[in-house]
Amino acid sequence: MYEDVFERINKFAFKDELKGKITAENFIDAAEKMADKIDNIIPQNSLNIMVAGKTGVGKSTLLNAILGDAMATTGTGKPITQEINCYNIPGNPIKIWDTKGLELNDDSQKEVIMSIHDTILENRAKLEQEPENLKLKEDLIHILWYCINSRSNRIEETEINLLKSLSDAANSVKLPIILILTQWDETDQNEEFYQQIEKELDDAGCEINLILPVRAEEEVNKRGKVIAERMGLEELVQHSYKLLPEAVKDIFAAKQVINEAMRLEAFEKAHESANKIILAASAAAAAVGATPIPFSDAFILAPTEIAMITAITNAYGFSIKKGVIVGIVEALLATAIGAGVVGGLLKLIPGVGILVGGLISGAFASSLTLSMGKAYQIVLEKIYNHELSPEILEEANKILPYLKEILKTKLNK
Ligand SMILES: Nc1nc2c(ncn2[C@@H]2O[C@H](COP(=O)(O)OP(=O)(O)O)[C@@H](O)[C@H]2O)c(=O)[nH]1
Ligand SMILES: [Mg+2]
Repeated sequence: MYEDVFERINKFAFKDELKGKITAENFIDAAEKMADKIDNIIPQNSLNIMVAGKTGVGKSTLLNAILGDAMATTGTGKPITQEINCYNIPGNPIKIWDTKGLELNDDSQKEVIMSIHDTILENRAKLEQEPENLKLKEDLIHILWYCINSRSNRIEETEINLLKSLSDAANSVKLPIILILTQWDETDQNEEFYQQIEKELDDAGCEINLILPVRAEEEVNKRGKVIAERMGLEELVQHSYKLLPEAVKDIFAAKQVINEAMRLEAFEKAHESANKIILAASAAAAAVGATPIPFSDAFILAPTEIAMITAITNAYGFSIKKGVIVGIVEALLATAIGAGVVGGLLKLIPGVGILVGGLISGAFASSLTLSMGKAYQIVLEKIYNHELSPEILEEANKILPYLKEILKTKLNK
């Protein structure tokens, strides 16, 4: 599968067109254009979770509990409409769509509902007409968590109506919807509450995938003693994982902080995929260099490198801006072309092609790509396992020192 991808990239980047035309000077421009095309071949996936419910029910607390503290507290918000805020943190492909104002009077509530409907339905409708439009895909809601505070102890008719209209919309596009009863206590009163909701939703013909009691924060008594542990989070993670579309399941598995086994399984899969990507890229690079290319033209390896970096990033469930990828590739190729690494690489890797009259061989192109891919993979795995901060994915200058360090040790081995 990755072989196809790189073959396509090799085709569009076609050597003869690029040879002699990409230089260090016009590299950024050319590479941005390539990256655009690569985006169409290797789209960056994002996972969109919509969280709805009245203010104070515990939405932020729940998000923190499931996705780690950074998610709800440091996420930067961008108002989509007056009623919906979308936020994410750099390097994290999960976007949270937070609705507000559900507690307001009837009129404002209608606005919120309209907004949610538009967000859920409009993008999908548009996407059906333009299936290739990646921007639309990026904003496709994948799951809806609707939160009701179980301590409110009664559900108003307006909220049932609201849920009915939401679930109708969700069902029409097969969007999974989980009703979460937050701040749950094991009391008879809550049991009754649960049953009341179940019955009323049923009476209203409201189809919800699941109703789940959750306590996202442990219960502490006045003396600071824990009297009830957190609960329901594991179930929420398991069910959400099951209900999410295949393409974004692994992002969720990688980013949730509740089920470590699930996270590690996602890691293993990502590692395997990255290995395959690196091998395919390296083979593609060998093909690029099959006819030895002049040294100064090493930049024609850029499409392959950009695609490789993009694909590896996706595999681990991170997101990275195009500009950062271009910056990384530019710097690494420039370093490689600069005497140091190239000379070193050729000397140090036995059997790797000979540099005749400043030409780069396929073997060199391939081994350079392999080293770059491996170095990037190592850095990403450190981020994945919390040894490095995901912040270094925000700027090429932040990640480059790590990459260069690893490349140096790899090449000096
Ligand atoms: N005891 C308890 N308090 C909770 C729980 N979840 C949230 N809270 C509290 O409820 C308040 C509102 O929570 P928040 O997450 O900000 O609600 P949001 O407005 O829906 O985002 C905060 O003071 C939380 O500490 C829970 O499971 N148990
Ligand atoms: Mg909140």
